[in-house]
Amino acid sequence: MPDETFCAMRQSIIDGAPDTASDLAQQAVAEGIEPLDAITNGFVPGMHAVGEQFGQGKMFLPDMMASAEAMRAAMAVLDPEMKKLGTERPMAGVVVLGTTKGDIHEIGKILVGTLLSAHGFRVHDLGVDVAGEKFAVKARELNADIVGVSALLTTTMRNQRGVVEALVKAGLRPQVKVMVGGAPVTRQWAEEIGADGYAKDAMSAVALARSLMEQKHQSVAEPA
Ligand code: B1M
Repeated sequence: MPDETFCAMRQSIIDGAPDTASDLAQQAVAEGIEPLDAITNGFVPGMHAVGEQFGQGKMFLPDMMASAEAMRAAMAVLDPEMKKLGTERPMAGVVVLGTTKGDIHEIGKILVGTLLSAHGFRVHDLGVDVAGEKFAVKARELNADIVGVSALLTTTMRNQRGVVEALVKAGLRPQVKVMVGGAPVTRQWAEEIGADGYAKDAMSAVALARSLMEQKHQSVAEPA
């Protein structure tokens, strides 16, 4: 894809222009561009630029909200294209996904869910601002293999620990793997809260989910 198109995608997010973002996404689909390529190299860099400008006080909350709207408009076109791939694959595992309590950031979590779906995982997305107990209830109901918890704020990442604790309390921890992610989250944090893994981006989340499924299958084949 030409660099100008990536630049235009990035700018549509910075401008908070949903119609332009949607048109560019449709253009990418029509031209046979990989949807993931358009997201990671076109639209997401726009979100990062917005985050930087907001952090420096050069952009304000309404601007950031408009940018998020534009990102959602692009994803509304590209998500179904990516998910189509998943229907052609064998079921890889059941994932319950959500953004942790107190946190309403959803774009990265949606991207993680889309890529997991595209790789054959059956994903149940609980949405945003989700309490630990809710993750546990849904994991039990769906007999989930993995619970995935996103957090974008340094103040809400501590609630990821609450999800691990809720699963322990529900007696589900032996059979449910926990993966965590989000901009402030690190591998060290994942270890500290007793999660099974951390992924820095959506593609790594797919690799991690696959490896957690392998661990699950091994522990069933070789009981301790
Ligand atoms: Co907010 N926000 N925001 N925001 N926002 C950040 C996170 C911030 C870094 C901006 C900044 O100051 N530079 C800052 C956090 C600072 C901190 O905690 N240290 C911040 C702040 C302060 C706030 C508010 C407090 C602002 C206010 O009200 N004064 C407020 C909080 C609201 C709340 O949650 N309670 C707020 C609100 C919002 C909006 C509603 C306006 C909007 C969200 C809209 C929405 O999601 N529907 C928003 C946005 C858009 C952002 C930034 C600009 C972009 C986030 C994003 O979508 N990135 C963000 C700045 C930034 O991150 N650079 C910022 C694109 C997305 C693809 O990346 O989400 O990182 P990301 O996801 C990646 C990886 O992290 C990873 O994979 C994804 C794909 O590669 N990943 C996982 C994510 N989850 C994963 C889960 C996994 C594995 C990997 O396993 C389960």
